[in-house]
Amino acid sequence: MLIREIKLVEIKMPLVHFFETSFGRTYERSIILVRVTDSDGGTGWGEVTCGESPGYSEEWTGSGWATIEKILAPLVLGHEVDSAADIAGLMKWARGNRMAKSGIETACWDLEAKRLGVPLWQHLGGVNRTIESGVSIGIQDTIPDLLDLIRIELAAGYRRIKIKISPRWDYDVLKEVRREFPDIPLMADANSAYTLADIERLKSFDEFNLMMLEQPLAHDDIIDHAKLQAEIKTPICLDEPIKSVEDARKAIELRSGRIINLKNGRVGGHTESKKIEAVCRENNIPVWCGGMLESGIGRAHNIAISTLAGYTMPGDVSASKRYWHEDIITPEVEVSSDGTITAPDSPGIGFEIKHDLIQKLTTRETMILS
Ligand code: OSB
Ligand code: MG
Repeated sequence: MLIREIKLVEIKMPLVHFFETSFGRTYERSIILVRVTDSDGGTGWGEVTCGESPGYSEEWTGSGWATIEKILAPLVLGHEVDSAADIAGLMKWARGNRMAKSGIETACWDLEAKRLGVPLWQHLGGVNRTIESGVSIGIQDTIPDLLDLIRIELAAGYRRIKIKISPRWDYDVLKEVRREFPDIPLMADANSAYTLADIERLKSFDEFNLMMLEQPLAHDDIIDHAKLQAEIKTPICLDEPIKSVEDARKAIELRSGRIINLKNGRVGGHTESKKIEAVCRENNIPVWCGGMLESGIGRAHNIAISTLAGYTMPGDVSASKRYWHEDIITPEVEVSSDGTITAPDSPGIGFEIKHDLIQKLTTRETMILS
């Protein structure tokens, strides 16, 4: 594989419904799309999954754009490798910036699968063409608003409900949700809003029989999480601090949590996701695919990687229409009434790109050549 050209496109799309986490509220997304072209003119598409500001991780739209343009593209362009699995190696010299790397890396996987004429999910080694879908519901203005949203998602068939929590939106909210829906598969994600000083409060969530408590403590911590896990019954799911297979290995060894939310962007792409999936499978740690409010392109990559054997719990990959008035792929991502998504059977990501729509939404673009 020899990449000759990398095109970056930034698009702006309003969310159907605002999304609020413990670190802030988003109404509109700015998304960097990556198109790679090889020496024979084959193309592949990826998405940089960073947010508009460095609230979830250090990366954000401005850093992603600059890092690809100035640092990562020159490391990849014109450098021949055997396969897409080796693209991450070309960028290894640059530290961090994994979401930016993942934009390029996943695009190369799409390109390679298209070249081979196989669906990306198969090319990645997927085994379950149909995956289980859950939803992530942000912090709302009122508890009745949240209960209404949960009712809608359950009626749509989703297999589990995740709600975002923060110290101002936690115990009483969970209590009301459990009163209304005593038996649903329910979990909570704190996005690092607590410290060990809050241990009594975190312990009190045990009464809600949550499937898991996602990332209660610091975004870069796996030590305090191990202390917390020893004190609470609810399984801890790690998100933010797991950026590589080495991080996963250490967290498993320390017993920092019992489940991992695996995100392509956070770990640098499909190749690292595959490594983490394998280590987790060997150690009986379930993984599930997280989301970053992706457009259809990132969503398609999430569906493909979710078909690997270790992805044994419903993920945050849900229907396009929950996020977008019109998605940039066709068909849009749809979830069946039994709460599943079936990976497409056509080559690569398996969805068509709506080029005209992307053009209308574009706020800047650039072409980087070798
Ligand atoms: O912590 O999983 C998270 C969205 C943005 C940043 C972080 C997270 C999330 C989500 C949304 O939970 C998942 C989705 O629906 O895409
Ligand atoms: Mg999370």
